[in-house]
Amino acid sequence: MENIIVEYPYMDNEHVALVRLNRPKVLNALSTDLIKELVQALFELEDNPKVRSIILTGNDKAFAAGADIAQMVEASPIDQLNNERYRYWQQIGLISKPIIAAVNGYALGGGCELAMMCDLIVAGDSAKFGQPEIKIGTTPGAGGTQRLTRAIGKSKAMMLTLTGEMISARQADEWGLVAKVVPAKTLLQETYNLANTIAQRAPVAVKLCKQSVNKAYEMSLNDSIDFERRSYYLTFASQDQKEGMNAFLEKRSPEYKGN
Ligand code: DAK
Repeated sequence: MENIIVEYPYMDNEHVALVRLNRPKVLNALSTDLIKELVQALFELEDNPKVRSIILTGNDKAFAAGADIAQMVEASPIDQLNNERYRYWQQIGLISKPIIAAVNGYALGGGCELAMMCDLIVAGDSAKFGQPEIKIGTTPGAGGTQRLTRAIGKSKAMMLTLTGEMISARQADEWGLVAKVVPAKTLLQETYNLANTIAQRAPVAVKLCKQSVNKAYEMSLNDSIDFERRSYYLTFASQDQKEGMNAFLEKRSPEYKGN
């Protein structure tokens, strides 16, 4: 792949994979090819039974500065409608394993939207988030107005999307957009620690838990609580639930197999 690097940097731990966006010359602008490769990489990790959690990152300067403006500038609405990039984009939401965005530098426009499509965001203290589309005459188109509003509330989402201005990692933390802020230099290590903790939990329960939290944004409270309860019942069909509870009673560490 040209625009994506898939790594297993934690040699002793194949449960955690790292996907790196790799178009540094253009601040990881999300070209059609990059999105296509990203989706392909994510589905390979989804199908790899060893992998239990995924880190998505960029480089020190940028997570991603948005969709590739050079590819969009002359597009017609029908070009946009037919653009395969958007079909691929949607598929990121089908990944059942947890994806953690590790963000240093810019996460703007589609870059911010991509980070928000991940299950949680860990920000280096150099990170900057924003939806600057308004400054180039358009609006967010991949969930920015919706996910941002759910994450930080209407007034703050309005301020960011209507001004196009960026916020710092600290601000994003205070507003609830990110799970935590860490020193930029230790971003990958800290994110790995988190990804590894999740990878040690029972994989079936992790998938069901991810689905349940996401339902909070998609269903009425009654329906999502019903969904949660059914997910909880379903964990009792797994060997890992028996293992987890027996390990607790026997005062030992559980060994989860993902079944
Ligand atoms: N696209 C293409 N090239 C970009 C880019 C981008 N988004 N961002 C930066 N670059 C390129 C610059 O053109 C420059 O290239 P050269 O001139 O060196 O050839 C290089 O990266 C370095 O950038 P700068 O020279 O500008 O670096 P600075 O440090 O001065 O500024 C910056 C950094 C991040 C503030 C600035 O580059 C900037 O404002 N970038 C644009 C940010 C932006 O407007 N992003 C929103 C794009 S619109 C959808 C899915 C996704 C989307 C929509 C729909 N569907 C699923 C329907 C997403 C839309 C967008 O993201």
